[in-house]
Amino acid sequence: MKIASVEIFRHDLPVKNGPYKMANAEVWSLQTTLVKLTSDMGRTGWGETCPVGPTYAEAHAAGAQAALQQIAPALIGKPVQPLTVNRVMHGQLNGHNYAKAAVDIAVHDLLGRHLDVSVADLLGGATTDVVPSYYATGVGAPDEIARIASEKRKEGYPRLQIKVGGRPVDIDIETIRKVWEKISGSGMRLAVDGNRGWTTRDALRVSRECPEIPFILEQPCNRIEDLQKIRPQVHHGIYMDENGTDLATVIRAAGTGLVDGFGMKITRVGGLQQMAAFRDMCEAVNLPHTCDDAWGGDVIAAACTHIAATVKPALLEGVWLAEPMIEGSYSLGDGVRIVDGHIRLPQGPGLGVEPDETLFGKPFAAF
Ligand code: 0XW
Ligand code: MG
Repeated sequence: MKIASVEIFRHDLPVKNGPYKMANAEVWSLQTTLVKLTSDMGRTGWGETCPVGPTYAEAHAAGAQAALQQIAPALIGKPVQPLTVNRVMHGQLNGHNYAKAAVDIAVHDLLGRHLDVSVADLLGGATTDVVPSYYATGVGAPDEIARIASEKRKEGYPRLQIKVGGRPVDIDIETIRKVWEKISGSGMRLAVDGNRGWTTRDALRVSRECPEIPFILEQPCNRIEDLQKIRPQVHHGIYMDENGTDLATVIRAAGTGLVDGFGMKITRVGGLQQMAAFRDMCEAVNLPHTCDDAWGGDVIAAACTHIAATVKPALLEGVWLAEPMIEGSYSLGDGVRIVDGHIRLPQGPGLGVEPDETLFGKPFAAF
């Protein structure tokens, strides 16, 4: 079975009750990019990539679209095999993982549909059909974030991520304390995500002043060198998120003991093929991690849930979906939903979701 055509679509995903605010980004609406592959046997597969604005990571919607147009012509006639297709893409363009990921996801979906197996099965096999989610607040006033924390604990989320940074660190410390008052003793785990926004001075102060609160510090500062600097001085575990830009980087971070876990985005690392290797590397060194993406609709949500279902449960920190922050859904059928803080694995072959193509209009590029 070979790839016969590649179509690329754009679709807007407005933020519900926007904006969504992080240390280095404030977003009202995101443009997602969807890739539809059709095989010479008439089967289709969908992939997606949706950077959360242009300042969160070294990624933006127009960049994904340009990169995909660079890559797409070389895909025609290639076998529907994830590893082969990844190598073809690397031969066309250096880097740009977040764009290549959309094709990688579509190839997995297409192959799964052809073989009549789920993407989780292609990735090694699901250990569960329900995965834990986690809720991520935006940067907000301490009392408001504490109120959300208690609400999400009651809804059944096993983990909470609060956003900090981009303001005086005293307010971040007050927020952490007020949140902990609400969730302490409940079993809900806490991540404090600086999204690169703190100086090393800020990160050291937060850790020093909150030694009794068992949160993990997620991507507190901007650079790997910053993490190296604070590592020997903090009382808290450190997870890498934005700095984990490819497999080589995360292997080094894990191998040198720089971090205690990862917030991992499928598109940042280059797709499901790379994500499966990342999962196996983490299992080999016993490091927990999330399986999420920066943003995206049901295709991304399904991809995150399928890979998460294959992770050793003790190492799965959770799956974040943009779903609660997106108005409506582009899928036919139910799509992928968070219920009581957990996500049911979509059923059926491939990703188990069916985008309603009529909502996307004409593809902006077709090969
Ligand atoms: C909470 N997220 C998964 C969603 C936003 O894209 C940011 C991200 C993170 O952990 O940094
Ligand atoms: Mg993060």
